[in-house]
Amino acid sequence: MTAAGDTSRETVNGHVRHWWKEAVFYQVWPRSFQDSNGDGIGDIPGVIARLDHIADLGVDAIWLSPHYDSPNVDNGYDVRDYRAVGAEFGTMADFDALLAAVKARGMRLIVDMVVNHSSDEHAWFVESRASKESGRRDWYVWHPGRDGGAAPPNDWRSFFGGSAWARDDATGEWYMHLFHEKQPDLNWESEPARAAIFDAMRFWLDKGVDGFRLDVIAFVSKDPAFPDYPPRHRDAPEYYHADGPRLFEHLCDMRREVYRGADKVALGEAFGVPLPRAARLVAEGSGPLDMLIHFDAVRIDRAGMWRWKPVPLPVFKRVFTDMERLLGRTAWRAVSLSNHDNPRLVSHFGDDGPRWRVRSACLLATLTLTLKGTPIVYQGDEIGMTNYPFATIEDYDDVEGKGAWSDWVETGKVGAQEFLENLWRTSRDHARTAMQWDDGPNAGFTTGTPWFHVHPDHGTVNAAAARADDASVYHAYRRLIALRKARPELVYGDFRDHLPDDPRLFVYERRIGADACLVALNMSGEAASFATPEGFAGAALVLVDGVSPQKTEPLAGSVDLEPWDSRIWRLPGS
Ligand code: TEU
Ligand code: CA
Repeated sequence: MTAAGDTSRETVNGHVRHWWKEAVFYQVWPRSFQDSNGDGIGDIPGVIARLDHIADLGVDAIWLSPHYDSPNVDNGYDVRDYRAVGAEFGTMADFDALLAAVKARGMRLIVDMVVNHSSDEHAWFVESRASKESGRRDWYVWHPGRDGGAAPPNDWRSFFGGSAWARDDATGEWYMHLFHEKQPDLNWESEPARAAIFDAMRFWLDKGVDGFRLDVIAFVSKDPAFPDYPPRHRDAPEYYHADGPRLFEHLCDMRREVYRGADKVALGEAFGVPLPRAARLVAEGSGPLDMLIHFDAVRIDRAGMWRWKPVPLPVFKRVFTDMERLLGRTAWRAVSLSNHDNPRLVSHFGDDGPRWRVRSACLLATLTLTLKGTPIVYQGDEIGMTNYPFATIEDYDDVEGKGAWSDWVETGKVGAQEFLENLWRTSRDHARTAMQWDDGPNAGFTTGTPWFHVHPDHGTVNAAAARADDASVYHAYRRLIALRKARPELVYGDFRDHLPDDPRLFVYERRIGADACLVALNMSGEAASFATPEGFAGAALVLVDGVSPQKTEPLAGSVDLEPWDSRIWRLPGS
């Protein structure tokens, strides 16, 4: 527990100050960021070569998605060796050089820890599956089957399709895998297994990384009775799996054993943790984690894993009011509206057509950087990259989409057309196309054959063009990050929604006492207006669509916003 026992820390607006609360994070998904050796796969030297693109935005920390040795059934989230760099990404010397280069630019680096499960090719699992007598048998979750061993032990389902259990021929027992069958779940009930996991984590902290993003960390505690799903969880099993009996205890163990009091960050991925349950996990001073990546907003338009549903704006906005109410000043949160598991930010919450792409991406930059919580910017969103025009199931790569295809289409539960229309809106693959650096071949990502698609729009949507254009999405991010650093209320200030029921506008304030910013976003393709909220008359306009305004008349009367317009005003304060 980071701040436990440390009463010397300064507070701002009731929040204990920490570097990770004030930081802006940038997520690198290395496979698609930059290839350096022409094999078509992004790698660590490629990340090093592009660090200035990240540093120039003004971000403080990088979250690097898995860079470990892996057979890559889930693009690195199936780790074969926690202490080795994947050969396609480079060497340990490359990693050390990356860490040094990040620090040399005054930034920090956190790595992704995938310790709910490993790869089935991890030496621990190879040993575990060898026989029932193996010394590491109980490092994974083994169970005899039902019906004389022929059927899985219970009805748990894999998020990647089918049962969460696979029968192993060597012993006839079943092992559990909440994700792919090549991703067996580690058994956190085994103390030696936990110790080995903690040891692997310490290896990276000892190298000098500044913390971890903890993959599906809420799933690590399993009910030892292995019951079938309670009926209320059958349609959303993530809420069941994230509610294990020893979750809090295991995470406190991890915090103590791995972090040993260092102010390094524990950013937990909280798939399946509803907001009311999140507070305890991240409570200041007593929670084992520092902040969570919440799914409430980013998955709000899902009806199940792959099905999309439209959501009215007031429902989306309510998430942030709920966060303020439930997490308040005694806990912290991350702002995560896009990552490698979700559609592109501008395609998801904005309008990625030619008319409004730039403006709505600037609005989403404004939202990301002015909501309460630590913002995480996903690679490519800072230049307004868009969803890829996938057409057939073969165009996709992701195990999740393919698993859903076999569960739903191949069984005849849903037609291919209906499935594909929904998958296009929800697929994780949109975020995994190559980063678009320039308008040249393969968008400057590789000189070889890229492992995955390069978006055809890279002639206009690319980093070189964005950096050269002062009105681009990239420069909006840069100015918003600078504004956030200059205004403590944008970090620690209370959040209050002024128009919770408005179907088009999101108008909120961030406030510490008399210091306040008012943010107004028109999240629609139609003009809209609102009346100056009480107390904000005379506030000064600081940014319009991420650009410093030409004229700065004080705020008064009725305010008209064009489609996808975003504005920030500031009260001078006391
Ligand atoms: O994802 C967690 C997760 O459960 C979802 O984001 C994921 O898309 C899921 O299948 C529900 O739709 C993390 C990683 O971010 C993701 O890339 C991995 O595939 C997954 O864990 C397993 O490690
Ligand atoms: Ca490469």
